[in-house]
Amino acid sequence: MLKKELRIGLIGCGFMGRTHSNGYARVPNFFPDLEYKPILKAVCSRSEDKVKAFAEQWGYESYETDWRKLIQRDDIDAIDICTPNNMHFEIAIAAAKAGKMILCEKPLSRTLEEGMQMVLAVEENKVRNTVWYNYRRLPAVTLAKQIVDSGKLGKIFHYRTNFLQDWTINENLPQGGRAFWRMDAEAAGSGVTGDLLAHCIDLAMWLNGGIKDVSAMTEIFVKQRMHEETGQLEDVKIDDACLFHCHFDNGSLGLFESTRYARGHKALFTFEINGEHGSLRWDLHDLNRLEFFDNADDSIVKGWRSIHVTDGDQPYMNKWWVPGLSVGYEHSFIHQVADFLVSLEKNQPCHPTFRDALETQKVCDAVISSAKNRRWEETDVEWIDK
Ligand code: SOE
Repeated sequence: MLKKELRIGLIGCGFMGRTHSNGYARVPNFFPDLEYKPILKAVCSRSEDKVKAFAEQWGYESYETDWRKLIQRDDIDAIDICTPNNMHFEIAIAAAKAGKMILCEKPLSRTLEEGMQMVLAVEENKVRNTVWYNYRRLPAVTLAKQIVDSGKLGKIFHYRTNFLQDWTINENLPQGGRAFWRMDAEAAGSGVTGDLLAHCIDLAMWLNGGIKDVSAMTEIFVKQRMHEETGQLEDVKIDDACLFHCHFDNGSLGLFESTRYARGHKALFTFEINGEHGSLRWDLHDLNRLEFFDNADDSIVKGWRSIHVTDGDQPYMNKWWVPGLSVGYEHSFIHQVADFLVSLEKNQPCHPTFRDALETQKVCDAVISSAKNRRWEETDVEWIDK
């Protein structure tokens, strides 16, 4: 079948640049029936040496060192934003004005205000858009969504989730610069709230509906760090840890925890949902498994079952190997590319869209402000993402 082309212009060649590039490259092999095929047209980064090497390694046809030039090119259909968060806004606004589709790395923006303008820009210019909240596309997580939507859990009472890391405990780490921009408030917007809790919030609302209000606390454990760009010891302004609890629109209660100071945890991302008839839990460290407790089981076999989500009947798995053989972290990105291409074919939105991701941004904003003001905050979330 002669494929239609989706010509990608990717900006930023760090960790996320690699995950997305791998996604585009693998889709034609494993999703051969799609009408569209991604073409790695151009990659862009300020350092010529770096971007040239990246283009060669990942098979991009060309490269640019100025993102504005990339956006103006006629041979690019979609701009993929993999830069630090402080560049999302400017690039997305320019790309939308140039009529390009946009795939933006999470979080959508540094602030709610930036996010709102980005949503207006893509909607006014009618450009297709999506945000890479990739964990939705892990088969076990997608299966959790199917089970919740089937009503098997009944009325939901509790949702608890955490995302724990330990890479910033060393007080001699700098803030800012290429490697440590996530620790610089100017570049990142916030600390663990936008970087880690945003994933938890996106999944929580996708699985369990809108979050109504929040009560949060944040902490900065190392108060000053050397800034990579100024060479000065500067106050740390990002949140090193953030905990919050909340009410969901469906009446259930939520508990969220995130930190980069949990010694021993590299990327412990978990969620658990407790409903009237059953419960579900999942853990990124064992990402092919979904645990399910079904209260309708016969009492003599009743207990938590551990579902190894690798069967062809289960989400995405008919595209991969044979039952029993697992997939990994990178597959979440491959699946997101495939779903984006399906959305083109069907002329439907690819969730989470910018507008959906703005709802996550509203919760992040309310969390930061609740911690600062030491009070409950309404989120004003209007959750509709399917
Ligand atoms: C931070 O260490 C990080 O890389 C996040 O930025 C990603 O979004 C998360 O998926 C893994 O951890």
